[in-house]
Amino acid sequence: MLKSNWIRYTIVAGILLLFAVMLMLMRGGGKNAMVSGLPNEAMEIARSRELSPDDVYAALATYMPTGRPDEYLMFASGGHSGQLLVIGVPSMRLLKTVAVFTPEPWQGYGYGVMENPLQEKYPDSAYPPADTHHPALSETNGEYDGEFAFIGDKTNGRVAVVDLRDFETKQILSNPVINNNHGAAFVTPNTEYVVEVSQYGVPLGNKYVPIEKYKEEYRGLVTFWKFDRKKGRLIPDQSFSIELPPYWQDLADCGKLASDGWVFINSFNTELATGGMEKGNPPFEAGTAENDMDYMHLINWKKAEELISSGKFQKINNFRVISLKDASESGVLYFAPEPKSPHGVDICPCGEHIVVGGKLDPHVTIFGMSKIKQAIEAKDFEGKDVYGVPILKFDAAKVAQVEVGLGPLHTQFDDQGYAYTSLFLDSAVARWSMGDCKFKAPEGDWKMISKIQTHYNIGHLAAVEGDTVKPSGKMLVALNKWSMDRFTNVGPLLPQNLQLIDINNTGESMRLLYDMPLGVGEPHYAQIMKAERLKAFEVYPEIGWNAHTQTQVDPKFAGGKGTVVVKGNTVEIYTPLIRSHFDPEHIEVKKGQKVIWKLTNLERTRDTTHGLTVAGYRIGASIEPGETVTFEFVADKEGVYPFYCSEFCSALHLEMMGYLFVKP
Ligand code: CUK
Ligand code: CUA
Repeated sequence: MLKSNWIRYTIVAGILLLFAVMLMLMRGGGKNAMVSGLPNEAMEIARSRELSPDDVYAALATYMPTGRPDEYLMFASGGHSGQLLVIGVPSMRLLKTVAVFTPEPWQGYGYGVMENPLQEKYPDSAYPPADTHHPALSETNGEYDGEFAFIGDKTNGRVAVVDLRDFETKQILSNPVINNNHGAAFVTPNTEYVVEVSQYGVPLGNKYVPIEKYKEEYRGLVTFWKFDRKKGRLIPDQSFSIELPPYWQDLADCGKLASDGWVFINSFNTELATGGMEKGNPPFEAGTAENDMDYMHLINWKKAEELISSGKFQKINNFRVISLKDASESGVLYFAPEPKSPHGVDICPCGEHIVVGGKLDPHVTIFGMSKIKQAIEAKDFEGKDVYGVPILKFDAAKVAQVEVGLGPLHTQFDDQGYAYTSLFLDSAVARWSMGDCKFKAPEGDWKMISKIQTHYNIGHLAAVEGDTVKPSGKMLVALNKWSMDRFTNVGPLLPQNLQLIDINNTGESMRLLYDMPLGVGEPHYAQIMKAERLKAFEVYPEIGWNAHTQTQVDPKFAGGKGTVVVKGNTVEIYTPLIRSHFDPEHIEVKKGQKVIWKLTNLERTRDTTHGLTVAGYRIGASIEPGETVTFEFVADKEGVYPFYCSEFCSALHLEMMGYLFVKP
């Protein structure tokens, strides 16, 4: 063992030496003492820091020299922070927290800027805590297109739209029919729809019905939010929902290629348990886990579109809903039995196979779309559930099962025909081979290949473009729930641990490369995209740009001098911003007057952001080059309030200030 370690050391040292020689050649000789001394120094560092050859490999595989951007970007949910996180891969550097459901001062999000999606919904600033679970990147032909991201808020049943031109949230919609979700958001292959699936059964339409009527009056729901790419908005009038039984719908995935037009949803609690342990009833954790089989929901959304256009829907809170009866009688909704309270459902790259993680069953079950279609065609049903939904025979839909280990949850795919499933109870990732699939592995059979340990209790995992029609392989990130002893103790609330895993060596074992502690919330799910797909603005295209509508609102804000116009009880202020002053610097209003304040950043240089904060008035903005933002507020507190630029924009940044005088 020791000997082979030293052989590997020698190989690593050899690689380093090769690097050093190449660098020297590129720089035209041995002038640079640091470079020529690299191999010995590197060896010395490795020895003194007690790094193993694997550690050195991991360091070299993840290190990004200054100025070199990452090849991939991971979009991870921020869990109960309510935000969306953007992380560079392989360096695992946090690049941005995109404010979505929670106010964020750096981005001036939720602190008084008008035309803000949070502001629209909660004008009194009473923002509820959110719980983001599943981000989805917009797709064209089943591949990420780098244009939009969507994310669901489980707590309040909301879905948000983020524009990847500026990484800002543009829209938040609350589901009008149901007040919670979990399977959100997922997109259809051309982002026709953003899919939101409820988790906990409740009476539809936000009314009260006693729990004793659970079976009769509580329901689940899947919502298809129509996405208008040009507008960059979800369009409620063109969207619809389908009523589902009050089983607890869980994760979802949209079909693609062979399964295009379908959506697949896991469920558990087909027992219809209603809890109430304090009344002597079985607690939910036991009551929902009695059945050996639950139901995967198969939803034909193209058929559902036909029902909608032929007027077969009811309206709940003015939103179109297809009834459970119509859905089960018109070929919109079928069930396939799936083992024991499953969790993840994931579609393979060619769309033919649907992989379900057993959670309480050590297998992944692989269903085949061709078999499902045949069984539906032949009406090969084992019967109907209590709500009249046709149930396919398990064997008529199932292709294979692979025993992967304890607590299988979610699955991702690479480009070599391997699938990767997270094992919550084993704290591991299982690599298994795809059998009869277009993405067949060399083994040519559905079988378990290898495992790598994670630290600890992995939930989701994300491979590079691992749920598109063209996965890239190479890297995988384990999103671990617990970090226990991995980092310096920072008190009883511990960060989550994102672990980067090298999956490049298909024959050999996978390698753990890097730990990234994330101390903001629980990032359930993430998608990893090639960074080259992005087309983000460097500065806003025109001066006077409204980032909410992504248009130049008013060319008159394209420059010029600051102005103050008093119209009755309203004071309108226009302030251009340029290093390093506000214009005007004195703003005088009378107590009780309404203030409409527009600020435009006239800068055209990258990164010359100016900020605005006003003491005492709960105002905070980030005004990026070219951007115009507007505040409206009533000057209801008399006094003298300094306002200043909150971004260090120049050597005279501290002087970039002014006074708001609120006179009695
Ligand atoms: S869930 Cu968290 S580990 Cu909300 Cu996708 Cu599976
Ligand atoms: Cu502008 Cu600091």
